[in-house]
Amino acid sequence: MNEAWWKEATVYQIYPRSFNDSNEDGIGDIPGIIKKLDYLDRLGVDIVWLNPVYDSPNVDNGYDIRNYRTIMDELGTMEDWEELVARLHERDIRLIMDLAVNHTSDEHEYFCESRSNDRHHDRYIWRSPDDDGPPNNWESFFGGSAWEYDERKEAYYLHLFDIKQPDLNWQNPDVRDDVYEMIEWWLDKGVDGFRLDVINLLSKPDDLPDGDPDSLLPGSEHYVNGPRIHEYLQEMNEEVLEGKDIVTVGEIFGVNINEARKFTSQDSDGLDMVFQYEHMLFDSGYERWEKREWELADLKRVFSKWQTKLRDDEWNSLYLGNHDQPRIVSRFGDDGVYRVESAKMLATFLLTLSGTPFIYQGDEIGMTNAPFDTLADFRDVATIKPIQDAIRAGRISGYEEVKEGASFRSRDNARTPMQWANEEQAGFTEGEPWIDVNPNHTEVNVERAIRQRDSVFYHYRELIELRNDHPTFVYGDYELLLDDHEEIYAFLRTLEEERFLVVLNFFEREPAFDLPTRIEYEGRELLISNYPADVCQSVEQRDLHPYEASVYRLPTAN
Ligand code: ISL
Ligand code: CA
Repeated sequence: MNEAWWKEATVYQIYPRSFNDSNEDGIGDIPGIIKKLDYLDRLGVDIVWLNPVYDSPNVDNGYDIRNYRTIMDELGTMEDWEELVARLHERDIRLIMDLAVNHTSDEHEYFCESRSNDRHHDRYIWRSPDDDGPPNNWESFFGGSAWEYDERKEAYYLHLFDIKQPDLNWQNPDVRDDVYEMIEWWLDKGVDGFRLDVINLLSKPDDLPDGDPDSLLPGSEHYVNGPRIHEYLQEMNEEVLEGKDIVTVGEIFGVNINEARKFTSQDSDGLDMVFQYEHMLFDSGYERWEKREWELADLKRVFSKWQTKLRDDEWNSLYLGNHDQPRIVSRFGDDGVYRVESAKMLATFLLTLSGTPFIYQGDEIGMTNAPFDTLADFRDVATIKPIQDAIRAGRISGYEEVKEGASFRSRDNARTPMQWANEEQAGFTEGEPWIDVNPNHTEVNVERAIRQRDSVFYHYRELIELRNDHPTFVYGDYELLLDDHEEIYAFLRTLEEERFLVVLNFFEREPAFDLPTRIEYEGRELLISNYPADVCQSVEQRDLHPYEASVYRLPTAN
C-alpha cells in the first residue's frame, strides 16, 4: 500500500466565473472565492482545483490562454491570486491549477507572430492547402473542420477545439521547453499541482492522415494517444514534475484502462492519476444533443473495472460531473421529488469508492440542470456552434427540435452561478450575471443547506469525515455484490480487519434487498444513511427506500 496525501484528499472543483462575484460585474472572481473560504473549510475539502484563470479572450472560458503568466482581468490580479494561495494554505487546503497546453488562444503572442511574420511558425501546426481544401478531414470537438484557413498566410492551422484555440506543435522542442519553464514558474509561486487538460491529445502524427469519416470524431484515432504522447509526458515528468511534493491529474479522453495505466504508472509517464472518461460516454450519442438511456449495468461495469484493475503504483480519480457535464442529480439521480435523497446517494457513491474524489461546485447542495428555454440562454461555444451549424445546413429546423437533449447535455448546466442564497441572482452577484441563475435557487441554496441539519451539504461533510477516519475507504479492496441487479449497486470495502458494506438504490423503485449468504452481517453497524437510522437498520430481506444509500460496518473481514 503506497500511501500519499493526495490519495487521502478530497478535491473541490471551482469554476471561477460562476462561483462568487465580488465587484458587481456579474462575473465570479478570485476575491469572490477568497470570501468563501470558510465555506470550503466547513465542507472539509483538502484540495481546490481552479479552472483556468489565466489571461484569455474567453471564447472557451479561459481554456483559450493568451498569457500563461498573468491573471485574467475579469477574475482579478496576480496579488489576488497570491492571496488566495496564502489563505488556502493557512487552512491546509492545497491548490491545483489547470494546465491547458494542447492549444493556446489565437491571441497568444507566439500565434500572432506565427501568423503575421512567420516567427514562431513551427510552434503551431500550419499546412499549405491541399487541392484548395484543408489538409485532412479531421473535425473539431466543437463541430466543423479542425482546420482554419488564414488568408494572409495562405495556409491552414489546426484547431481541435474552437477556431480561436490553435493547437501547439509539440514536436517542436521549443514548445515543450516553454511549457516546462512555465510549470516551474507556477511551482515557484506555490501551486500544489496541476490538472492537465486533454493531455493525451498532444501528439499528432507527422503525415496527418485522414480519419475515418464515419467515426464520432474523424481524426481522433490519430491524435488520441498519438505516436509520441508517452515520450512527451515522460520528458515533462523528468524535467519538472518528478520528485516534487505535488499532485497531477491528467484528463484523458477516449482511453481504455490498459492504455490509461501507462499515464499513471510510476515506471511510465508518472502522472499521479487520470480522469478516465468511460462513464461520461454511455448516455451520449453521435450528435451533441443526443441523449441515450443509461443502465446501471454500464455504471457497474465501468466503475468496477477501474476499482479493481489498477496496480499498486497506479491511482484513480473519482468524479461524476465537472464543468463540461450535466449536473449529477439530473443525470444519474432525480432532480424532482427525490432530489435530496438522490444527491445524497450519489455523494455516498463518490465518497466511499477507492480513488481521489472530486466534488464539483454546487453538487454539495444538490444543484440541478437549468431550463435553457431559447438558444440565446446558452453561453457555451460547444453547445451553440453545433446547433447553429445544423440549422444553417438545414439538418434541423431550429432549437426547439433539439431542445430536450441539448438543454440536458449542455456544459452550461454546470456553469450557472453557484446558488448561495434565496436572493436576487442567488446571492452570486449584485449585478447582472454573465449566465442566468437557475430559477430553483429559491429552494436550492447554500444558506438553506447550512441551516438544515439533514441537508445534502451536511451529508457530504459527514462522508468526507468518514473517509478521513477510515483509510479502508481510500485504500481498501473493492468487491461488487449483486452483480446483475438492475437497481441496486452494492459493494464491500475491506482493509485488513475492517470491512464496510455500501448499499445504493439508484432508482425510485423499492427493490427487495437480499444479501448473499456467504457474508457475515451479524453485529453490523449503520454508519450513515440518507434515511433515518431506524428504517435502515436491517439489511437482510427488506425493501430499500427510493434512492436509499446506507453504509454499514461489518463485524470482521473474513
Ligand atoms: O466537453 C466535452 C463534452 O461535453 C468534451 O468533449 C470536452 O471538450 C473534452 O473533454 C475536453 O475538455 C477540456 O478541454 C476543452 C475545454 O473546452 C473543456 O472545458 C476542458 O475540460 C478545451 O480546452
Ligand atoms: Ca467580478
